[in-house]
Amino acid sequence: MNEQTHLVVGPGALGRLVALHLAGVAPVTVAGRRALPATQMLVTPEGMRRPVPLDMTTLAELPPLAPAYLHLTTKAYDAQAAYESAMARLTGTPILVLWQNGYQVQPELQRRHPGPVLCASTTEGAWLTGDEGVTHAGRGITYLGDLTGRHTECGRQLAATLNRAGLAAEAVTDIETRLWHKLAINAAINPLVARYRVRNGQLRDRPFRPMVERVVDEVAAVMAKVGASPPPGGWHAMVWQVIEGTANNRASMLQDVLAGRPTERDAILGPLLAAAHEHGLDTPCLEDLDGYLASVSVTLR
Ligand code: KPL
Repeated sequence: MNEQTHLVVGPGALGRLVALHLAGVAPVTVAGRRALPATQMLVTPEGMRRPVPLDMTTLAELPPLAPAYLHLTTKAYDAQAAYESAMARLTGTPILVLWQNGYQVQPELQRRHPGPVLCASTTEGAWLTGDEGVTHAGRGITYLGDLTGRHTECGRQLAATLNRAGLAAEAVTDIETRLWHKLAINAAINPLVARYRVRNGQLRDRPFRPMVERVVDEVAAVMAKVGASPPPGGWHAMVWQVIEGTANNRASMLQDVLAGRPTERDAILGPLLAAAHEHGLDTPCLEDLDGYLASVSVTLR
């Protein structure tokens, strides 16, 4: 196994952002469902355009590689299938890195993968400029950690590599809490903006503001039951801070609904509703939003 090689499966905005940065410091192969141009344009947050050659392939044509890292950067609903396709072709057992939103894929693949599993929670902002490249819209930070607490060194090494590659990263020992925090943010913002087709910042106004407050109350009650410790300023403050900071964004779930793509409903609302049922909690707003997303969900490929 080459200690330095990375296979990135899922060349969406985040996958390409990660791959184009890693390519500056290590050999990288990118695999997706369909072939993409071998030179990708990275537009930096400062507006610089940087063409980067990448080893682009498809999952069907993936050669028998033995990468040190397998980064799964697909949407949550595609992660299991992408994992199976990639692992069927690899010859070794890589360190699996899960970049998905929510908290559904992570525990499942943690149980399944025979090697170390790292979870990544990122605030990097990126969007695709078509098949040819990606725009790095805003710099963020990526937290890396493993759910078992056994692979802290793997997290530290990958964080060091990402920092060298130009993406700020930090190895942490509380990744589960951080994944729950991100899930709380996504649960409070994404279904509402998708349903009412508004930008994140519009949630500050009537009639949406009280809706956000009620959703966060329900999310906070579930979080207390699953033992996820609240962020320093509390759940409400954390959500309003992200709404403020991303006011102009069209959230990913709104983009998915507008494009007729599947949403991350199962990964984001699924774990909350499952925990609410398990603990006998009443969560009418979350149920209602889940019902809406079920009604617009399209059949998975
Ligand atoms: O993560 C996001 C998303 O769009 O999925 C937020 C934080 C809501 C920013 O838009």
